[in-house]
Formats: sequence, C-alpha cells, structure tokens
Amino acid sequence: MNVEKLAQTAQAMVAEGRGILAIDESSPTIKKRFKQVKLESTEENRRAYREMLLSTAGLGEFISGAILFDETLRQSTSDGVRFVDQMKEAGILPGIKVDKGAHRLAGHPGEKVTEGLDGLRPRLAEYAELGAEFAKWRAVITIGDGTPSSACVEANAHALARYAALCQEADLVPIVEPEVLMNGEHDLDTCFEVTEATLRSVFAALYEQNVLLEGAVLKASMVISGDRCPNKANLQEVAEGTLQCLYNSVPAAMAGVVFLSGGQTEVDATRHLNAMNQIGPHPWPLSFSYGRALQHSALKKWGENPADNVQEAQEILLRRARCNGQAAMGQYEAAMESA
Ligand code: 5MM
Repeated sequence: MNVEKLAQTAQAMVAEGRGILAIDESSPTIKKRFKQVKLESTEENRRAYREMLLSTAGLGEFISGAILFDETLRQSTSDGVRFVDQMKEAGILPGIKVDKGAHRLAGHPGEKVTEGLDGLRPRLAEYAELGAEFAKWRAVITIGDGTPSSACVEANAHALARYAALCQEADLVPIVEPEVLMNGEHDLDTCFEVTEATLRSVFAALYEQNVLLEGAVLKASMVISGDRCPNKANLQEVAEGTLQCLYNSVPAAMAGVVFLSGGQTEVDATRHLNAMNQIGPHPWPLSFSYGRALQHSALKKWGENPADNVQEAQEILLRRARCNGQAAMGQYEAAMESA
C-alpha cells in the first residue's frame, strides 16, 4: 500500500472548487435513463453518450474525476483514443464502480446488501492496470416501517470496509458510499437518525479493517426529508442537519466528503452544497459526486438529437459543473444558472 500516493489522489479528488462526475450507471440503470429520453440502450449509444460528456472542453476545471462503469473503462472515443487516456489528458482522474449491485438481504424483506467482494482482489488489480486511480462501492439503506434493521446496516458497513481495504492494498482510493435513500414519507429527523447510525457503523467497520482514512473519500447522502414527506425541511435545515450529522460521525482524518444527489433537482443539489460551504470551514473539503444532478438536463438535450446536439448538451453539463464547483467553495449564485 502506497500511503503517499493514496493520500495525494484522495486530496486531488476533492481539490478546491472541483468535484466528481458519476457516470457509472450499470446496464439496467442507464437503460432506464435512456428510456426517459426515448433512446435505446445499445453499446454504441452508451459509448457515444459518455464520449459527449467526457469530451466537454474545460470540464477538468470543475471535475476532478469521473466514475466509470466497467464497459466505459474499456471503451474509446470515435477517434480511437481510450477514454482513460482522454480523461488523464483533460486532468480528470478515472474511477471505476466495482460493486456488483444491491441485492435482497436474506431474512430481511425489503432490505438490500451490496455484493461483489468475491474475486474483488484480481478485478482491482486489472482496473489499476487499465488506468483507474480510484474506485466506488455503493450501499443502499432504505427508511421504512421498521427499517433499516441493524443487520442490514452492519452487513453493508462490513462490505464497504472490506472493499475499502482491498482498494487501498491495490493503491486505489476507495469512495465509500452508504446511501440513505430519500424515498419515503419520513421527515428530516428520521433521516438524521438513520444517517448518523449508518455512518457510525461504517466508520467503526473501516477502523476494524485498518482502512487509511487519509486515503479514502466518503460519498454521503444529505440529511433531507423523504420525497413523500408532507412537511419538507427547508434549505437551511437540510444544510445544518447534514453538517451536524457529519460532525457527529465522520473523523476529521477523512480526506474529503462528496455528496450524491439522490433524486434532488439539479438546482437543489447545488444550493444545498453551497449552503453547507457557506457555513464552513469544516474539517474536510465538502464537494459533490453527482450523477443525475449533473447529467439530467444534458442527457435530455442530447437525447433530442444525438447527432446535432452535442455542443448544446456539453454547454449544459459545463454550466452545471461550474455551478457545483462554485458551490463547493460556497460561492454559487443563482445568476450563474443563466451565465
Ligand atoms: C450514476 O449512478 C450510479 C450507479 O448506479 P447503479 O448501480 O444503480 O446503476 C450511482 O451509484 C450513483 O453514483 C449514486 O447513486 C449517486 O448518483 P445520484 O444520481 O444520486 O447523484
């Protein structure tokens, strides 16, 4: 394990004013996203879409790294340049999603555990060989009637920690992502309790597995009301609740915290991040690792006419990346949306 390299990469991932682009949708997820814009999920469409995103001029100013799916890591641009090489040229670190998805947790109806530990060591060695600098593993925690169970939280925390230790052994920085889903009627306080318990369990497991926190990045969900909650918390409450929760459970040694967007609108995700960074300074850089909140409008524009709308879609992506880059420094303003 190269401690210095891990710490340097982790710091680069959360460098000032930059964040991560999550484009690691698995085959079923990208099929769903393409369906919304009436596109067929063929290998060539997926390649062309990701080429459109990754070849956006100037993206590296706001995007430190991008998380790819296995298929994308092996693909090239239409000119035959490997995406990994194109990204490195643009100053964007290549990352790879290495989990095998969330599957039903036996004995716990409605709950899931993320799989993928079997054979992970040789897969990580191959990904490092292909040029990946960091990896990602996402656990899913569902708030519902009597859930999450401690069995679900602990099983996911254990898997995240085993994954993180294996990544560091291969000199890849692990992004540790325990996502508390925002689906449900629950209020902000419930989300706070579940997120805090989940994070405490994750950090206990990371400690147990000897994971180097300076060489790891937490990808967290914000503390937010459920999407069907009748009394939704406001911007300030989300920002303060999320910060309090992180302060209660995330060691200061962690290299950085990046947020997922989880179904928030693009602008809400930016405003929440900005509000948190206006309250700082914090023990760790607070940035973004958005999937939908960076891609939604760009995909919509591209999907209308993939042959002609590349430049317009790239402008939309670049604007969202810039707005989030500013939010990562607490300097976002609404006027930037139309700049
Ligand atoms: C981009 O989507 C990622 C992969 O999802 P699946 O395994 O379900 O295909 C996902 O892990 C994503 O990185 C996080 O959920 C954050 O994305 P959002 O859209 O919530 O910001």
